Amino acid sequence: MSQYTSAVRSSQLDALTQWVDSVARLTRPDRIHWCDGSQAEAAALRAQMLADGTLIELNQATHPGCTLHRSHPSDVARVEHLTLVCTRNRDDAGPNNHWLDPAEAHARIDALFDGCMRGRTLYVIPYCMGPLDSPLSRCGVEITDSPYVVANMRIMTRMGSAALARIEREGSFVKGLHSIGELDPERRWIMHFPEELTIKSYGSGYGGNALLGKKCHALRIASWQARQEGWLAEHMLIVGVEDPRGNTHYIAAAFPSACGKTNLSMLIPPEGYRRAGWKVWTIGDDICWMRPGADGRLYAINPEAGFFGVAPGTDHGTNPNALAAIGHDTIYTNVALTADNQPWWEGLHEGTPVTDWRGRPWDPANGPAAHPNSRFTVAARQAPSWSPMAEHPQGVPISAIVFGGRRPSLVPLVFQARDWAHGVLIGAAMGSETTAAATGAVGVLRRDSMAMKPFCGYNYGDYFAHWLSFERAGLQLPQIFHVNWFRKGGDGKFLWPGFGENLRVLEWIIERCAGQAGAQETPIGLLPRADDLHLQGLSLDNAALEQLLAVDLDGWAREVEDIGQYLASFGDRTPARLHAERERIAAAIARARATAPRSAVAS
Ligand code: GTP
Ligand code: SPV
Ligand code: MN
Repeated sequence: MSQYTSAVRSSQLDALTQWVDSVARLTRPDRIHWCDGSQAEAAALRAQMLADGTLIELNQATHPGCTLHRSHPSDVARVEHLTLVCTRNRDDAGPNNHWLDPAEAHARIDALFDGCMRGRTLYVIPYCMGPLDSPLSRCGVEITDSPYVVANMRIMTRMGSAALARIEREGSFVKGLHSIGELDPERRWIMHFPEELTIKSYGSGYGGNALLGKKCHALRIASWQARQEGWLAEHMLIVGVEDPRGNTHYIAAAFPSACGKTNLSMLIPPEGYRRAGWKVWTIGDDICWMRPGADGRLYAINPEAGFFGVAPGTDHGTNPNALAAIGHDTIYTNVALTADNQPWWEGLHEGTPVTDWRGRPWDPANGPAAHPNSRFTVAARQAPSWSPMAEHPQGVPISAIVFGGRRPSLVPLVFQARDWAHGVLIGAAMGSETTAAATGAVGVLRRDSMAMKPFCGYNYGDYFAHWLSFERAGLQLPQIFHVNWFRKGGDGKFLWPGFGENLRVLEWIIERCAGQAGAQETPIGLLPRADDLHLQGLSLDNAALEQLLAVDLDGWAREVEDIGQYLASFGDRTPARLHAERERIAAAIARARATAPRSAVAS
């Protein structure tokens, strides 16, 4: 090794050591532990957490290596109102983010960090987001006083000595400082300083608030870096669909929190498809980093190494791959327990809960037995569908980008954008009902552009412009689609069976990318007619299918009006191109309404 390299190395480690020292001076821990990511370290932490009650051992005969953690009851989801993006210029954070001036923000949160680790251990977690040898990966270091966070980060990221070695080599890393504080919602902030590549999180031990590699780094900070460097950091699953000829097509899909990413990323093909030879490979279930490759296609990696998945609704019928993965060596958070200490949640069609997520005797009067946002943390490689390509340093080429949300009415099962700019409008205009993944009301329809409303680290207007900037010579961009698995009928039930049957829609998408399947032009985009989809073996009545594939022009006229107001809310940061695209759709709808015999284009 040359002297120059070793000088760089030690100065880089100096920067890290100095930061750790300065944090220790502020937070006053009793001990400092540098995590190496080893088995022995994990075992020791686990023993310590079992002893102090942070973790509860589950039935080791049925669930070897599995434990349960119960959060503080006021700390069970992301807190969007306490999540800030602190840029020098307020407009750079945009109206899509809560904002504070960086100096003021540091002062407020440092006052909370002052002395907060007395009596505790400060853990230093070097981690790598993405395969250790991938040029698309990025590193960070999280400092935390929560051993539960260490255990989760060990599953969710490549954590320990190998990551530290990459940090030494590379120079830069994202700094994340976390303390559970007093777990007091009145003393809780999740702050981002993208200009300083810094995160400070205080007062929560839960998921995206505390595992700083995930939403804080891999989306809010990374989206900021991606814009500067010409790539995309997105709230998307990545799935490989292998057709009977053995060709695998990679699809990236952005659905808001608790809207079906994990499920789609590991779906099991319907019986007929399985027999014909279709296979589904999981690359990622939550986050996707994409950049143009030498051939002009977009290549994607999953920066994570595990799944932090929603438990309720996970079952043999809906997601057998997830259920197989979480049978061993899994940390469960806020699920219920059966009499013999097996994990239980609503939608798991076996066992009976006796203890609820708070540890109380199960009483239906107290609401669901498992918290609606209860989760499992599991290594991705434990999923039977885990793709060997997930470790590939160059990533996988993306054929299609899919947007989707929970839309009980109006939005059809699937439609395709005419071109990239139209696709960007479709993504920007996305709406979805809120879910239990964040605190606040559930089931409220809101705009959630590209499923990034809680995660875009800068002004949405600039973000839309960044997306549009990919439309340029030399790039072979994916086709863009929109799906809606959550359309409801008059009886309030879902019209589409969803889950494994979603492969029928993915098949149409793949065929469209190859220029094969048919479609009809409508003012909102290209829709399949009923016979463009393969529906053999599916019991779906014609009336439901007709609703799923219809375009309600009156409803869309109102929707497009509302989208116009939404785009205008980002002021002059919204690209003119996006307004023009919306006006084109509005005009097409108006023309169709003027000529249509009824106000609907049915299939
Ligand atoms: P985050 O981890 O919060 O980002 O969520 P996610 O997008 O990965 O959602 P996930 O796949 O965990 O699904 C959330 C909930 O939606 C679960 O209760 C699923 O059972 C349910 N769900 C997923 N896919 C479908 C579907 O195709 N149809 C219906 N009706 N429900 C679905
Ligand atoms: C989400 O809310 O989108 C999640 C869970 O994936 S969390 O890690 O809490 O963000
Ligand atoms: Mn998510």
